[in-house]
Amino acid sequence: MQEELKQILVEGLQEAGAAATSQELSAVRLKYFGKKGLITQYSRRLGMLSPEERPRFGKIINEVRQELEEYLTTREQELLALEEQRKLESERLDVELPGRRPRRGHPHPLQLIIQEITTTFLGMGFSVAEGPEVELDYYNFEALNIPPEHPAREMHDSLYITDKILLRTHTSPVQVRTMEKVCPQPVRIIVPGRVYRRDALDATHSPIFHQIEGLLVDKHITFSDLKGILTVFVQKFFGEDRTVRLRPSFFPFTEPSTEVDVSCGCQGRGCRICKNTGWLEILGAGSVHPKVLAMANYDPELYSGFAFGMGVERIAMLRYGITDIRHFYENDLRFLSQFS
Ligand code: FA5
Repeated sequence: MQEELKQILVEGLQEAGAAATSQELSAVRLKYFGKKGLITQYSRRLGMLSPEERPRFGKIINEVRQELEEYLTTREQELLALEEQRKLESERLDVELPGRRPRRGHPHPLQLIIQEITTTFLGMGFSVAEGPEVELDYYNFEALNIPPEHPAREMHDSLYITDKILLRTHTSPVQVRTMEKVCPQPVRIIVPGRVYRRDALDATHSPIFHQIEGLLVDKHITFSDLKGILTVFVQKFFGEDRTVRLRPSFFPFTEPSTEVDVSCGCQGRGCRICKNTGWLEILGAGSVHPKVLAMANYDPELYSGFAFGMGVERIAMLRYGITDIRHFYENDLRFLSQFS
C-alpha cells in the first residue's frame, strides 16, 4: 500500500506538472481528490485497517495528500499568472498604430460641372432659380407656346402623372414661373436641375438627366447680347481659343431660335470627338418669343430677352472625353474617384 501511494504521488506530480492550463489542472485535482479520487479512496480504506496499522498509513496518506496538494496550489498560481499575462498581451492597445482614416467623399462629376457653369454665370450677374421637378402641363408646355399637337406632349415622349401633371421634360418651365414672380423687374437667372424624358438609356441618352437653363429679360436686349454672353461662357469653360457658331433652329418658345456650337479642341483639323466636323453642339437658345413674354405679363413691345438650355451630361462628356453617359449613373468608384 505504501508503494502504491508513492507511485500515485509520482504520477500526480507529473500530471500536475504537465497540465498546460488551469482547466487541465482542475481535472488533475479531481482525479486525485474528487469524491471518487485516487487519494480519497485510500483515505476511505483507512477504516478497514487494524488499529495498529492505521496511524502509520494515516501518516503516509497525509504526507502524500499534503505534498500533492501543495504542488497543485503552486502550479495553479503559476498557470493563472501565465493565463493573465497572455490575456493582457492579446488585449494590448498599441497607441502608435496608425488610425484608419474615414474615406472622404467628393462632389459627383455632374455636380462639379453644374458648380463651374453656375459660378461663371454668377460672375456675369445671373442668379440661381429653381422650380419643381413634378410640373404642371401648363408651365412645361402651354406657357412656353408649345401647341397641343407638339410631339413632346405625347405620352410616349413624356412621363405623365395625371393628364395635367408630368415630370418636367426641360428646365424651361422655370422661365415663366420666375417671370410671373418678378414682373415687371428685369430677369437674369440660370436654372440648374434634373429633367425627365421617356428616352431609352443608351450611350448618349438617359431618361433622367440634367439641364442648365438661362434667361435674361430686360429692355433693349438683342440677339448679339446672347452671342456675347455665350462666347464669354464658352471661353471660360472650354478655353480662350474657342469660338461660338450659331445655326438656325426651332423652339416654340424662342424666335428666332438657334443651335449653338463650340469649336472643337482639334482646331478644325477634325477628330473623333467632333466626328471630323470641327464643331461640337452644346446648347439650344434664342430670343424669348413675344407670346411667352406676354404669357408672363411682360409687354413684348417694351421688353425683350434671350434664353438658352444646355444638357449637363453632354457638356461633361465633352469636357472630360467620356464616351458613355451611363458612367455617370453607375456609382463605380473607379470612375468617380477620378474626379476627386
Ligand atoms: C430643350 O430642352 C430646350 N428647353 C432648350 C432651350 C432652352 C432652347 C431655352 C431654347 C431656349 P432639347 O430638347 O434640345 O432642348 O434639349 C437640350 C439638351 O438636353 C440637348 O442639347 C442635350 O444636350 C440634352 N438632352 C436631351 N435629351 C437628353 C437625354 N435623353 N439624355 C441626356 N441629355 C439629353
